[in-house]
Amino acid sequence: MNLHPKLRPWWQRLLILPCLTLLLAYKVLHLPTRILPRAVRSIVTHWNYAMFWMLIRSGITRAYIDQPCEFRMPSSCEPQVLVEPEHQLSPDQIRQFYADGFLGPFTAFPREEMRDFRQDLLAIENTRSKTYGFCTPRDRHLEMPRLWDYLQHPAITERLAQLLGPDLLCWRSQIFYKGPQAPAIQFHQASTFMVEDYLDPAIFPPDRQDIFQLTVWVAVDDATPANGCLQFVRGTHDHIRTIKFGGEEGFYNAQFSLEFDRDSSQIVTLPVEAGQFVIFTERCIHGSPANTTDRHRLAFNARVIPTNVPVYTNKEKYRSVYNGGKYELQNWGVAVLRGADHHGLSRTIDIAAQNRKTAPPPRLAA
Ligand SMILES: O=C(O)CCC(=O)C(=O)O
Repeated sequence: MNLHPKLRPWWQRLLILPCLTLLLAYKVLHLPTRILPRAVRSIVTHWNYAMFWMLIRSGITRAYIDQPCEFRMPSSCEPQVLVEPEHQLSPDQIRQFYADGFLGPFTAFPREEMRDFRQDLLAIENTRSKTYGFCTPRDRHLEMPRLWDYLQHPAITERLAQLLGPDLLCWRSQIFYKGPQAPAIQFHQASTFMVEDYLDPAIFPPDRQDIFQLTVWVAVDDATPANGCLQFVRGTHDHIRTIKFGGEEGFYNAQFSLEFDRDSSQIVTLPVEAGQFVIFTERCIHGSPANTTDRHRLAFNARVIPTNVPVYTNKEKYRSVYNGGKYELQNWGVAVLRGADHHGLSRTIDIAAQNRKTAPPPRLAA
């Protein structure tokens, strides 16, 4: 069963409606889920009442974009760890992050370094990922030591730690090859990444009201309004919005538009120079306009969580409707980005050890 948000013909919606009502009743009555087929079990387990109700009362034309949650403002704006002064966030910056949902840009790398790295990224754009066996910009940090080194830069990790705590994992990365004349990435938001197949979340935070994940987004090229820099809608991490199926807008393979107040005074267009980065919560509505230039706009990101957040939970495959299908997880793992993982809740990869194994043998001096 594929219930992923898309506008279906009326007769299909008419058929799905009683099924959904039945599943809702099943959930309300706490009937055993073990006997259900996998997809149905996922729905009964992971959708909350609000998700069911939104679909049912809209006649399957609207849904929450992800598992609903409301942001609870932390009681303190003090950093969660002490770091070297050069990477310190002031309480005002932390307060600003909690109010806006994003922070930056900050500088991590020299522009020349990024100009050189650009060549490496372009060289792998159309190559198969060693992790997944098909061409994808996702999780290349698991096979690209240079990318992993950049993500571990203290300018990044020390700032993330002040917002998330000392022990951090990277569970996903993505390279954004925004090609010449590439279309916009429409405004979107995510919470536990259930948005990807609408059956299973990717991450399982103990409390969805916390900031349980941050994205760090690093510009390899200058990102400008002309080539599609990031845009944020200030303060919209307060809650998860609904989407309307169908319509003109598209998000990778899906067609929907996010329902939010498009009050332009809250939309922040954020140019970022090559080598700079931005930190944001994926719950803050964000996107990027079209690239109107004839040159790629390259960037990479990482999704970072504290070690008490499990990822994928022993799954062998993970489905993402947007990015074209199934990701086999045998070669995937979370990687410790900072501190130590005392929880051990997810499959883990020691990237440094893996890179040592696959590095070419040192050349002997003649
Ligand atoms: O790079 C972009 O244009 C979009 C980035 C994005 O949506 C993300 O990092 O979550």
